Amino acid sequence: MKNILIIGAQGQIGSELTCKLRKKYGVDNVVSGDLYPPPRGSKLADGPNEVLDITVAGTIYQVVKDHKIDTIYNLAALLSAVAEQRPQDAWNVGVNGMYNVLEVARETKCAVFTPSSIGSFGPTTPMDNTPQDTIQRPTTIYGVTKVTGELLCDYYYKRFGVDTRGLRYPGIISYVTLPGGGTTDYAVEIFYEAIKHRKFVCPLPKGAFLDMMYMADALDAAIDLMEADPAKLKHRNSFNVTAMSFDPEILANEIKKHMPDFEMTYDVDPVKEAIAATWPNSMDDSAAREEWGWNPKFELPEMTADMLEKVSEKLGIAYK
Ligand code: NAD
Ligand code: AKB
Repeated sequence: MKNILIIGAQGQIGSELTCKLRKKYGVDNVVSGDLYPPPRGSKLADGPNEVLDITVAGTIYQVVKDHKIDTIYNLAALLSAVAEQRPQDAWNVGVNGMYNVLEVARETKCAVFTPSSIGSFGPTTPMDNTPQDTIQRPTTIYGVTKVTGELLCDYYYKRFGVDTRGLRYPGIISYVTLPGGGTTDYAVEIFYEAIKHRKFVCPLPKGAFLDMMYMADALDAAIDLMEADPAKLKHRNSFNVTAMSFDPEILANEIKKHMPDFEMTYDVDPVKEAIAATWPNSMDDSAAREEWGWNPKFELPEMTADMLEKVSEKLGIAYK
């Protein structure tokens, strides 16, 4: 039986991963942890939860001991755009927090899942079909924390035998919790604006191709990797995973298939534009497919149809 702690459980991914893991392993076996208690009445409040700060090692250790935790999902981070505004905090959470989790895992023999990102690549990385093993010289603080995290996790596996695993997620698209300040957030915001106002002002320029993935696939990827046969994993902490690649124009045209009067204009945010320009257009995820059977279910048409339906239901606004 697994006893799981999710750090950063109230975020875009954590809020859904916690519920999925509770369904799989039992509500009492999955503890949600974040800086604040979950809002009363929220799904996260239905199970065990702890207020904890990843930058304070002692609090993680205490929660792990109290709940006999054997697996930690470390989702705490400042996403790329926010991290550029608060680089010191981004380092503290992303790197010092990661180090704290690994030290606690070493002492208590926990397994650790940590997402890396397309943000771990940089302007000198090959942009198309970005290889699994390639140049990683990111120019954002977010990317610097992600590469450092990948390396630290590799080190703790090799040096201390900690069962560390991780994925390089692309932009994640979902309808439950809004994204927390990244460069790919536009691919979520566009659905809310389309349904509320039938138009969207896009902060990324035409031609800004980025990898993306629907939340259902992102959750499966994390769980499948953590359940994979360790003997088959050659790239433990840094699997490229992707499900689709598009630029804003392609996404807008897909939405127009369901909502012909939808209109998109551009007001480009120079910070996000500069970040996106250094990230891959599309990644090669063949290592994940070969080593643990990665196989996403949602491509652009399925994701778009489902997002329109779910966001419209959530907002109580019909879109057809
Ligand atoms: P998010 O910003 O939505 O959530 C992060 C959570 O971490 C928040 O609930 C926040 O309160 C919590 N947190 C921040 N500082 C903390 C601290 N000191 N101690 C404890 N908790 C703290 O992020 P997300 O989108 O859910 O991303 C989760 C992970 O996946 C991150 O590592 C992120 O870099 C990675 N990732 C996300 C995406 C994406 O598109 N969402 C893509 C690639 C990688
Ligand atoms: C961001 O845009 O910062 C994240 C990511 C791709 O890591 N969504």
